[in-house]
Amino acid sequence: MKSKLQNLKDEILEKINEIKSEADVKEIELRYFSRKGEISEIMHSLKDLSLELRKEFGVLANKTKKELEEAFSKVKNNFSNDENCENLDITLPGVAMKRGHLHPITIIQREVEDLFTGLGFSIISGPELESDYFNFTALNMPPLHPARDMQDTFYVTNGKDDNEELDMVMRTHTSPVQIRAMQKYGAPLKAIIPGRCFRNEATDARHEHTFYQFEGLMVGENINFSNLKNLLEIVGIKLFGPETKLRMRPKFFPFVEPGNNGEYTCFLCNGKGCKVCKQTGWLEIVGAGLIHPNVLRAGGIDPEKYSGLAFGFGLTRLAMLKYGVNDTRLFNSGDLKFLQQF
Ligand code: FA5
Repeated sequence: MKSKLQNLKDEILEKINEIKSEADVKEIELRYFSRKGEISEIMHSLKDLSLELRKEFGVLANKTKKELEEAFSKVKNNFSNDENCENLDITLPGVAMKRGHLHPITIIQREVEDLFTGLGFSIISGPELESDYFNFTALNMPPLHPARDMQDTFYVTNGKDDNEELDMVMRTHTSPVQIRAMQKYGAPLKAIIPGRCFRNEATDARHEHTFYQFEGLMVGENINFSNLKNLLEIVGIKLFGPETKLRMRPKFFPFVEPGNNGEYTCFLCNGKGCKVCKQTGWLEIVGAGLIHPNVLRAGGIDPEKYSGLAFGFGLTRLAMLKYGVNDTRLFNSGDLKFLQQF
């Protein structure tokens, strides 16, 4: 009995050492470790021994069985960790894939684009690194014009040691694309230009160095101030609801004449006065006016024949108002706690 047990032990250990695949594991399990396997057979045969022998061999048989099971399970586990092994529990709960979503600025930009394409406007774009000429000069702000000071500008150097300035700037507004669009498409023209702008701001809750605007322009025969007012009224109603009213107050922009600031009744308090509108009931949201004849000329359009209107919304500010965001810097922060709310 003792030698039978030892022979079986040697045989099984040898087989365990030779295991190379999951199929080998299964074969050994069936032949030696299953209910009708050779180990069980030996254990059963103990009952045929005398009481004394049973005591002696029983202990030895149990010890051998335990050692063999441990040796086998070690190797078996190695095989179940193998990535080729199909040891897959399909009843475990899955890991849900998180879906991304649009940035709030993109959401509002698309809303605005839908609105204006519905009114027959095209959507165009222009470069973010812009020439000084398009950003300022062509917009009736020649070099040294004091109105340039209204927009703190990132001028771009040529990157060499002499630090000589190229005549390039990170565009401070989307208005330079007015000129590019007029030069490219001529009149009549109806377009909006959403895009990113840059100013050398001391940033605060309402000012960022990088923000979004959208420009609108309409050039044709007999375009007048009523067209501008009507268009801005429609935009206000669409963006802030049917009760929204518009008021226009004079403001100087060198590229429009007359120029004005468009203000809407505060959609939070319906014009009664609240924290957001600083108790005035009005929100200043858009710069606008009739395109200055010099600007039409720079765009290659005859101001004797055509006139035009233009307006510029702060898209980032629109998003702030629409979603009740109290700090504009959150939009560029990449903070998921903020972004996941939209
Ligand atoms: C302009 O940029 C003019 N180009 C707008 C214009 C277009 C007027 C066509 C007339 C005709 P202004 O500097 O006011 O104007 O900027 C327009 C809007 O951009 C502001 O009302 C504000 O909403 C937004 N804006 C300006 N600077 C910042 C900034 N640093 N951070 C966030 N938003 C800003």
